[in-house]
Amino acid sequence: MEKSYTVSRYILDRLHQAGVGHLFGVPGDYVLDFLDEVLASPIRWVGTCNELNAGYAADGYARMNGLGGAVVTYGVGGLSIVNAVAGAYAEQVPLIVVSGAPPARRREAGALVHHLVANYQLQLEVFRKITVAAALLTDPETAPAEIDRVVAQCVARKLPGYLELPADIARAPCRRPASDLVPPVAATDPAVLAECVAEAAKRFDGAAHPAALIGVELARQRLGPDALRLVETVEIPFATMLSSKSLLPEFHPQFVGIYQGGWSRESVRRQVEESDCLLSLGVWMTDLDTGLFSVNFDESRVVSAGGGRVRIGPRVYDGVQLGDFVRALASALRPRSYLESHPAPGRTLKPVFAPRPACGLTAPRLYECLDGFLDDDMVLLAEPGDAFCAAPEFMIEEAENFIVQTYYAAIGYCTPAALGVGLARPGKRPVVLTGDGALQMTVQELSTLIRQRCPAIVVVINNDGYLVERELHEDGAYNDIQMWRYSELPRVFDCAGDASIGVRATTEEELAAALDGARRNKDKFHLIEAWLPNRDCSAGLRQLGHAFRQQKK
Ligand SMILES: Cc1ncc(C[n+]2csc(CCOP(=O)(O)OP(=O)(O)O)c2C)c(N)n1
Ligand SMILES: [Mg+2]
Repeated sequence: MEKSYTVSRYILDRLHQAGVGHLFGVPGDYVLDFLDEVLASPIRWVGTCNELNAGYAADGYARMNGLGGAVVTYGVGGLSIVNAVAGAYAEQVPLIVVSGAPPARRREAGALVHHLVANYQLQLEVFRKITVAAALLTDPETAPAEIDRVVAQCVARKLPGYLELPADIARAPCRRPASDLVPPVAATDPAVLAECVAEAAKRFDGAAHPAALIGVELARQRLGPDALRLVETVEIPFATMLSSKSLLPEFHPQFVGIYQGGWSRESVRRQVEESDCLLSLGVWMTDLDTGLFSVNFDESRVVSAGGGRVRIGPRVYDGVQLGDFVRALASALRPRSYLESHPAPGRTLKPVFAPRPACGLTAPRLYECLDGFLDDDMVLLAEPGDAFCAAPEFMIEEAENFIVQTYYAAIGYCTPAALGVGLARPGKRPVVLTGDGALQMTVQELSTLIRQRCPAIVVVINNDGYLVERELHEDGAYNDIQMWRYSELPRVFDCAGDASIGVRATTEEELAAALDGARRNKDKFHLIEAWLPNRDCSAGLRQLGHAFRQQKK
């Protein structure tokens, strides 16, 4: 075995082959040997202010790039990134965490070393519960197979993976990969596929108003182009959900809008719920995607596919992968158009925002202005809070231009995730729409965005605290937070003062000017504080608050 080829190199070669070009994280003594090998590799090291943010950055990176990675030290680092990995597990985002660990000889002796919690199994056990595959690399002989197992599962199943690397194994010699890693592909039973496609096509052909509901699993499996081909073959109206927003283009003539159960616009709700053959593709029926479960379908009219099975009325067909079903159905259906009898009322143009002179900012006007501002080279990240409630109304044309955690819904996700987005796609500009409360969670990563010269635009909705919580329940002092001068944050984080701009917008004119400045100044990071201390909010948040309160009655 070559002395110079090590377990660390093996990990890095596999990550690089799988498309990882950047690793996010924080050093610590147990992981320094590994980090030396990172610096010597083609993968770029991106230090973050803390490990939670490294995890969110890796998640944003993975959503754009197919796989992300983070590096942490044991205990203090490993347990700090857990929330981000749990979010990636819930939302089905593939990222790999490499955690340094105490040397194997200390582990064997059960020594009381720094960063240990109770015992040497604890961290591994935590990660086993929130990853698709986890490995403890104590043996350089078996390490290659273990690393391959974790990376392959992570890529194939689109879920996080975990590698625990004891400090004395990082530099241990190991064999090089013999060949490229080929992740396993979940197989579809061809006979079952043929049967369910025939049944779906029969129902479809007999329907007068077929429609499609485009779900988040299509996004995670990168099946947008296949889904588009299917809906275009038969020209049916289609709706997306908040979690799958923009997977299919929103200026498409067949696009009807975002379906959110009873919270949907009436025209969208009717197209979906009154369809006599609804193709529900990769939909996760989560509370925040379904208007708190206010969906009203006649299940007997739904053909639903996802999670490795197809369901048509009462019949379930197991062992059918979503992509195989979508492609086979597109080939089986006769090209035709259902649009004439059911025209889709899509919007065709972005609104042109004309600021009214000396007019104080309101929430609806903020969102109108932003909607008009976004273009195809920008990726919008919308944070839980009013941003999340306003997001369905934005028109976004390209599949990868919208990121949201509709299911796990952690506040503080978007700012660090923008770092991952910016590094994965230098040609795209991240636009973060975040709340004052959310920003306070992970504000340090503004520093890394500036340090990495990422020209992100962070719009902070300063509405004086946790507005969404105020709407969901009787207000309480727990929803108050310290008022910051948000627009001055770039001055704090940018010592040289040449890479960033901070602005507070209190009027429509100031907002329009701030966004215009950000558009023209393409190379700089911008923070725009949208001043809404009177707690104004979107119609979407009012609706959410109302529904929550009704539900409790
Ligand atoms: C990590 C995390 N902690 C707590 C919550 C609960 N939570 C949801 S929204 C919210 C308040 C958000 O406030 P802000 O970011 O200011 O947005 P606003 O509602 O004011 O628009 C909180 C605390 C959460 N979703 N995630
Ligand atoms: Mg707020």
